[in-house]
Amino acid sequence: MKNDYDQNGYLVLKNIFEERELQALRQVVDRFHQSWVEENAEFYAEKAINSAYLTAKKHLKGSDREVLFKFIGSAKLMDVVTSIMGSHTAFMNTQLFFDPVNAAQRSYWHRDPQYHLSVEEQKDALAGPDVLHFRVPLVDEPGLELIPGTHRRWDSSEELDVRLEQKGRKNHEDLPAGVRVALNAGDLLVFSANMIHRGLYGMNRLALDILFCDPAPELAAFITDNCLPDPRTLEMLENRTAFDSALEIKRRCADVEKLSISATSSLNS
Ligand SMILES: O=C(O)CCC(=O)C(=O)O
Repeated sequence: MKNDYDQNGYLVLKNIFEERELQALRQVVDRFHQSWVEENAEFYAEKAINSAYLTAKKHLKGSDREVLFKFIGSAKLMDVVTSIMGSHTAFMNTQLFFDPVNAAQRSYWHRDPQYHLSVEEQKDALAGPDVLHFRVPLVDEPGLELIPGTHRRWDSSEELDVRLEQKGRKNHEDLPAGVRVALNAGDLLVFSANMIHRGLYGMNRLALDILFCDPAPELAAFITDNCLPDPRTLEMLENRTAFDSALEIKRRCADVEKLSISATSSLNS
């Protein structure tokens, strides 16, 4: 598994989840989605293709959040996570991907960090800490189109022009190295957030993406406290290590912040 991921930046495990496991997940995700759509009706109708923070308290009650935490902290999922990313991997967050209301909306090539990093920083990020999506399609879906190897290599000039819409190119244009990966309910797609990719819309898709990251302090801002389980829930999990790592990163960052605040106030006094 790890070799496949290292080489291509993605891998697919076919049919690893049973219908029984998916059914429980689907019920909870449907409840989240309904509530999220109600609250974000305008954004949903205009252009949304995903929501996030499913494990927060905002849209789900405690027992539903527990279902999500148990799935994320299941031995089955965590065995895959640790065999690819190592045992110190941290849970980062969750996202839910669905079809745009406007069927003519085109999907777009991107690297996830391009929305908060400069082009030079995006280059550096190829050698930096990893963030991986673990996509759990809840129904069969067209899947994703990915450019193998771009989790480690920079864009060709055509890829860069298309992805960043330079020189008259558009980010929905086809790219020659794209590989389409169709997914069925029960499959697991693992891919690097850093690689060049785009979603493929259609089939009334509904996919839960669980994001895991290397335990690096610079990623702490993407881990939200209210999306983490409480101590009682942690005790129920088959494998809690990704949540423990996330809590540890947040704790370390809070300590550093406290230290710098007290250093600043003693300098000012
Ligand atoms: O499925 C999609 O629409 C896009 C997926 C994606 O870009 C992502 O998960 O970062």
